[in-house]
Amino acid sequence: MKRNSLYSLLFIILLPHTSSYAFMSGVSPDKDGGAELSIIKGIILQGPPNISVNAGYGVLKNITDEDITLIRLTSPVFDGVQLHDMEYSDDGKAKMVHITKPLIPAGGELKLAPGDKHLMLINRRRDLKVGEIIKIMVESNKERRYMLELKVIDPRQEKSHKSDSEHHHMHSH
Ligand SMILES: [Cu+2]
Repeated sequence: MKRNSLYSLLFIILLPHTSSYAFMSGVSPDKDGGAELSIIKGIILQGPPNISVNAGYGVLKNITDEDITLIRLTSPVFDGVQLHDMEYSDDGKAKMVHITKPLIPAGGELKLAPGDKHLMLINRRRDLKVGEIIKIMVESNKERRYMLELKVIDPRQEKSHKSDSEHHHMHSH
């Protein structure tokens, strides 16, 4: 008896970690796109506490033989999630452009990087801890849902992301 309750306790503790799709439990299986679309090296820059917007980068990878067009991006940690591109004018000024229906080509990738396309995470609802995983749910025009996982990093500790502070200054949300 004692052993049984110990096992069930273990089960409860382990359950949230056993499947990365636990979050998608309310999604019917035919709408859960699983690993068809994923983000490789997904990161979110922690950024200054007084700025409620964060940028996310990584490589969106589509392993299916059909294009995936995203029509909705959400996260439990942010009021809004958008995919932005950068537009540079002749005088060197940068402007961010909202891509409402980003497309990840069949068997291909969409690269998100500083100074280029990126995820714009708007109105952070709580503080982010360095190292934690933030979930972003995306939905395709074919009603398939995918969960992306991005790790929070401190850009000051990553020398390879020098341009990020510039990005924050340019931000106009
Ligand atoms: Cu942006």
